[in-house]
Amino acid sequence: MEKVFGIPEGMNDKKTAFCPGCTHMTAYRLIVECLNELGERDNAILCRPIGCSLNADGSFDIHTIQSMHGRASAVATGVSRMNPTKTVMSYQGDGDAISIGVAETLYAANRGEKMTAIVINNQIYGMTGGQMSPTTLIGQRSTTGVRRADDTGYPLRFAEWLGQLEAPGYVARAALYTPKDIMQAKKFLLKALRCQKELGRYSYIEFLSFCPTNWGVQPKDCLKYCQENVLPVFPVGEFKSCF
Ligand SMILES: Cc1ncc(C[n+]2csc(CCOP(=O)(O)OP(=O)(O)O)c2C)c(N)n1
Ligand code: SF4
Ligand SMILES: [Mg+2]
Repeated sequence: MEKVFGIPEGMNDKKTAFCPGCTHMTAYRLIVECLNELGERDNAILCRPIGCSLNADGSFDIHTIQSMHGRASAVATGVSRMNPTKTVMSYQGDGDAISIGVAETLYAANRGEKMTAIVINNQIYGMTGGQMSPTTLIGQRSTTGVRRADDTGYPLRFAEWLGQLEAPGYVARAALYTPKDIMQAKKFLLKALRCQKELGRYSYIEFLSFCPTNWGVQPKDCLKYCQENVLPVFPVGEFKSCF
């Protein structure tokens, strides 16, 4: 019998520490699949800070380097400059990339570092228990309060912002929601990685992700919740493309 679906080369079925319904692992799978297709998995380095991304440890086979919270784009800058032939990625949460590390993420983009920033936007500080992040929605509950525009401002549309800069070659947002969304996310990620590798440019890709645990939404209800609340604020699409 022909096998049509399975665990991609470079991943295993080891149990991870992710909560049920979390979509971080979907992002990892897409990264592994894209690197496999590009023949770059052995030549890739993934820079990760602190966040729920670490729950995938041991389940994928890519070289990684650990940074402090917020500093993954800065570490990726150094790794990329010292290893210009490598495929260098950062894998950051929204809190990491757009709050504590916003300067590092923004200036790596503005300098046009040869790297791909992959940002998991789940609208919350997941790992530390659901504090408000820069992408928390208006009216959304967090453990540090309910988001109100006149108090904590509006959710930051960082992809749209980076899309205005001169240096980046590719900027996009995709959703890790339905199979159709995930296929689009993979298409965008392939372009982001090719833009970096083939043209030596900076790429930024944001993945809209579920955090049922901290949203207080059952995994089975997350899709409807996101279609009604997240996608109107964070539209998917390409904001800049060198292809
Ligand atoms: C310098 C520093 N500040 C704060 C923390 C605590 N901290 C660890 S993970 C985290 C939040 C991560 O949220 P996000 O980046 O959105 O990733 P997620 O867990 O949601 O995927 C925080 C505040 C830390 N470890 N180091
Ligand atoms: S806290 Fe949220 S982001 Fe972290 S593993 Fe659980 S569902 Fe995923
Ligand atoms: Mg987050």
